[in-house]
Amino acid sequence: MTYAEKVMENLKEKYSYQPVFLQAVQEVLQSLTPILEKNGIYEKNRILERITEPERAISFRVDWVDDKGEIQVNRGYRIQYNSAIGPYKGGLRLHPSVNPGILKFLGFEQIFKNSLTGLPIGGAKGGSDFDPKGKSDMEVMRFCQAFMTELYRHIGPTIDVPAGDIGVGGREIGYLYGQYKRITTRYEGVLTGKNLLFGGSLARTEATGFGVVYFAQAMLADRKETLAGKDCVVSGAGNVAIYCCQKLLEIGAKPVTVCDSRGMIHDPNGINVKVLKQVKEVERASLTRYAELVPSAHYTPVADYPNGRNAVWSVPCFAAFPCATQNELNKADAEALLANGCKCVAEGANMPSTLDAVHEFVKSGIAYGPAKAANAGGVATSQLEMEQNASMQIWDFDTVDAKLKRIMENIYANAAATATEFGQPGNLVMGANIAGFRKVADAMIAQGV
Ligand code: NDP
Ligand code: 2IT
Repeated sequence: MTYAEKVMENLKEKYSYQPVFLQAVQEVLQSLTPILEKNGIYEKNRILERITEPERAISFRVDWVDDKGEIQVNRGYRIQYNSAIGPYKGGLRLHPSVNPGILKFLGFEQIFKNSLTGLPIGGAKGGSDFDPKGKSDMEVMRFCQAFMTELYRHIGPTIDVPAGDIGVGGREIGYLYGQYKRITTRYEGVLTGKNLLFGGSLARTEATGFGVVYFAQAMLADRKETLAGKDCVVSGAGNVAIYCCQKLLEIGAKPVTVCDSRGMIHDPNGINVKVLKQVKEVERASLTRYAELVPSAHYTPVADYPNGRNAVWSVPCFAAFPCATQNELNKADAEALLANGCKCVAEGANMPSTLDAVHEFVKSGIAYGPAKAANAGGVATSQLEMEQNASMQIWDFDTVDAKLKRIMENIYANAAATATEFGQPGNLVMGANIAGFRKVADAMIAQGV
C-alpha cells in the first residue's frame, strides 16, 4: 500500500459518515502519488495526516426570531482548515443540507484552490443549515446578525476572512458586515463580496463566472480552439452561472441552458442574461418566471427529467459549465456529453462531477478544468478586495478584471506545466492537485510541528 492509500484507509474508517469529504480527499490523494514517491519528505513530516485534518473546527448555535415572533434554532460552523500560506479564506454556505462533512469537503478543496491562485490565502469554509428560501429580508437579517454574534470572535482581516457561497450574496454579506462592525467598532476588510459602498471590490460579483470562462479560454487556446460561435451548456442559475453566461455572450459564445433546483431552461437562441438577473437577483423567483418572460425558452421541471438525470447534460454542446452544486454530474452525464461531441468542461461549482465522471473526462482527453483550478477566480478576486481594503484603495473594474484574467491564465499554465512535469500532460486534475499541494506542504514543513 502506498502512503496515500494508507492515509485514505484510515480516513475511511474514521469518517465513513462524511462521504463527500472522503470523495474530495480521495481525488486529491490519488493524484499526489507521483510527488509523494519522488520525495519522502512529505511522508516523513506526516503531511497527508495533517493536511486532511482541519486546524480548527468551530461549531455553534444560532438562535433567531422569525416574523411570527417564534424562536428558531440553527447550527453554525466555521472550519479553519489550513493557514500555512495565509489567513483562512473561504465562503459561507446557507443551505438546509449544510453539515460538517460538506463543509470539510469544501474547506479541504479551498486549501489547494487558494494555493493555486498564487496569492497568500489559507483555506476555510463555513455556513449554516439555515434555509434562505421563503424567508423575508428581515428574517435573513436577524439570522445573519445572530450568526455573526458568535462568528465575530473567530475572524479578522489577518485571521480569517469569510465570503459568499450558495445562499450567501451581497445582501447577506451586508447584514453580516453590519453586525461585525456593530460589535467590534472596526471598519475593516473582515468579509469579501461587500457592497461597493463599504469596501467591496468592482468585479467580485462577476469574478467566479468570468474566471471559469477565462480558464476555459486558456485551456482551449493551448489546443488552438476557441469558444466563439459555439453552443455551451451551463447548470445553476445563481451567482456563478449568471456571470458565466454573461461572459460567454460577451466573447461570442452561446449559453443555451441554465437550471435551478426545480427545473431547467433550454433556449436555443441563447440565455437572456438581463432577464435571468431580473428573475434570480431581483425577484428571487423560480425559472418558470424566466420562461414566462422569454417566449423562445423551453422549461422542463425536475419531475420530467429523463431517468431523473439533469436534462442540461443531454443538450448537445461544444463546452459544458457545471455551476450549481456538488455531484450534479455523474458518469452517465459525462458519457452523454462526450457522445454528443463536448470538447471542453470547466467547473464553476465545487466538485460538481462524481469521481467516475472525472475519470471519464480525463480518460477522454478533452479540455477538462477541475473546480479547484477553474473556479478559483472568485476567491482570487476576494483577495484583491482584501488588498484594496488593506491599502485603502479602490481599483477600477478593468484593473481588477485584467488581474483576474491573468490569474486564471497563470493557474492554467501552472497546472498544465505540473501535469507535464509529473508525466501526464493534459491531466489538469493531477496538475492542479500537485501544484496546489506542493506550496502548502512545503510551507507546513518550513514552519515546523
Ligand atoms: P447561488 O446560491 O448563487 O446559486 C446556486 C444555484 O445552483 C441556484 O440556482 C440553485 O438553485 C442551484 N442549485 C443548487 N442545488 C442544486 C441542485 N441540486 N440541482 C440544480 N440546481 C441546484 O450559489 P453560487 O452560484 O455562488 O454557487 C454555485 C456553486 O459555485 C457552488 O458549488 C459554490 O460552492 C461554487 N462556487 C461559488 C463561488 C462564489 O464566488 N460564489 C466561488 C467558487 C465556487 P435554487 O435557487 O433552486 O436552490
Ligand atoms: O468556493 C469558493 O471559492 C467561494 N465560495 C469563494 C470564497 C471566497 O473567499 O471568495
